[in-house]
Amino acid sequence: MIARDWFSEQQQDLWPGQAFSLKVIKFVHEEKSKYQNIKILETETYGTCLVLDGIIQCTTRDEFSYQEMISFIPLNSHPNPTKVLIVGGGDGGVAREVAKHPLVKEIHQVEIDKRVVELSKKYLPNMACGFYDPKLQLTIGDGLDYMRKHEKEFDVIITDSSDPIGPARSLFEENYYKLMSNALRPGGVVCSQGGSYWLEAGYVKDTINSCRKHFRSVAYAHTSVPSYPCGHIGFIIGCVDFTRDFKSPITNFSDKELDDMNVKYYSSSIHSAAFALPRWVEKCFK
Ligand code: SPM
Repeated sequence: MIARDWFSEQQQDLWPGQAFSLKVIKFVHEEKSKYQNIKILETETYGTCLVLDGIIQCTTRDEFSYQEMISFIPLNSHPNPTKVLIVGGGDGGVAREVAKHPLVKEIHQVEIDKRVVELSKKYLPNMACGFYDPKLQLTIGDGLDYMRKHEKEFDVIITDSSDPIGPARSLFEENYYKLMSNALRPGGVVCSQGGSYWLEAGYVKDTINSCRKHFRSVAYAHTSVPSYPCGHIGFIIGCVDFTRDFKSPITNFSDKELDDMNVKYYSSSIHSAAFALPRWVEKCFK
């Protein structure tokens, strides 16, 4: 039984038989936007927490692990990632990380729910600072519609979505990978929130297979995020038309460069390590 000052994730279909919980100091805000239920919680040990439709999206304690990895793995897997598209990412944390990369000149972001952006600006300023970067142009709208109108434009597309229920479901389907392949310039790279093999190995494999239908090189990388179920989440990364060994970053930052960019989790060695998979997962994803 969960006491009233604890928040507990509820989605039984995605992680049956388990529910991650955080002790709450203050229920800061709750509303129903056009797309989803949005909660902001102040927690005892994970800082401020954004919850969409009952699922934790980020906490100020551990968000950098996710935001840095989903950004720097694809950016450093492309020789010259000048023009980047972010789909989703309404808290601004991915924009914050992408803006740090010295080769990135233009960032376009499309997020469906303007209330997530507005509330993040108010309650999650250390992530939402990404929205104020001069390289960024934000569009409030549907990622698939946006992609249909932008062919052969981007070097890197990052999809920072919630889970495949509610407004993000279509971002895990084959048609979305097809649209992304059309929106990329030659040599373009995608990286999408891909779920955890601990929770949903079969679903992850289906998404990898959808990516394989439209991309020449495909791989799965993973990171640890304590506030996500099983403390684990992965990314599906693909290069549209070249064979690419994603394990070896093309751009390698020195420790000084990483410190200067305030990068806390990502490094060249953790980039390579993120692609090492347990034997049972290697077999499952083949
Ligand atoms: N910018 C941070 C947004 C986070 N987007 C991903 C959230 C996923 C939450 N659920 C994880 C469960 C694993 N399938």
